[in-house]
Order: sequence, then C-alpha cells, then structure tokens
Amino acid sequence: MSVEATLILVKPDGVARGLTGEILRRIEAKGYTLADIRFVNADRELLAQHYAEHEGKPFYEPLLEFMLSGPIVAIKAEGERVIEGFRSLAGATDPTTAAPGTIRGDLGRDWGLKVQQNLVHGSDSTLSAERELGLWFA
Ligand code: DAT
Ligand code: MG
Repeated sequence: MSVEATLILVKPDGVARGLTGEILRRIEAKGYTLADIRFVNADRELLAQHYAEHEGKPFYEPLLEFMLSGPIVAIKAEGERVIEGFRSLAGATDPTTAAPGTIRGDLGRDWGLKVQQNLVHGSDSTLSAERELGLWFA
C-alpha cells in the first residue's frame, strides 16, 4: 500500500468554463478522496514558487499571467498512487494531443488558445506533492 496525497488545481480556464464539478466528479469516480479544497485568487509570489522549475522558459510569463487571470480551485486529494493516477486522469500537457478519456483530452480546447490553458495541474512526484501542498494549503 502506498497511500499518497497530491495537489490538484482547477486552473482559471476550468473554473471560468464551469468545469470544476466535472473535474471533481472524475477524481471521486476514480476512487480518490477529497481531503481538502479551497478557492484561491493566487498572487504572483505563490505562483512563482509553484512554478519555480519553469522560471526562464519561454512560456513562464504567459503561464503566470494566465494563472493570475482568475480564481483557481485547489484540491488535496488522497489515495493509493494518487500522484501518478491523477496525472493519468489529466492526460498529456497539450490538450490537442492529450488522449480522449482524459480531462485535457475530453475537455481541453485548442481554438487558438495556448497550451497553458489545459484545465488542471497535478503534482508529478511525492517531493513536489509535499512542496506544493505546503504552498497552497499553508
Ligand atoms: P504539466 O502541467 O503537464 O505537468 P509542465 O509541468 O511541463 O506540464 O508545465 C507546466 C505548465 O506550463 C503546463 O501545464 C502548461 C505550461 N506549458 C508547459 N509547456 C508549455 C509549452 N511548450 N508552451 C506553453 N505552455 C506550456
Ligand atoms: Mg508539471
């Protein structure tokens, strides 16, 4: 058994499009537990810490601008191998190529929008999960 906790974010596009419920439904339907949830208007400082690994990349500034553009729903989800499991539910980073059946593949749009508007974030390792949960659920 390896019960883990992960940080999931419904990004501003997901909240604005009214997809929070659908995303929560998929998390719960998979059998994961919602351990904590909050509505956050993130500031630059929080986002800079959250996306520290991407600082300096060409998409970093647009990514931060996008994440500042509206409210975010932050979720602490728990379950057996939930870190890997949610990444699998979310699908590939680019919604255009994300597999059908995934959140990004089914619900992500690409009509001139940017890759960063891909609905959700999920921690990618136990180390990042711990770090990110500390930032969003301080
Ligand atoms: P993921 O969210 O799948 O873990 P990531 O950690 O590599 O992807 O990147 C973080 C976010 O940055 C991602 O959700 C969307 C944005 N992003 C990544 N690569 C990008 C690119 N090539 N162009 C535009 N945005 C990008
Ligand atoms: Mg990532």
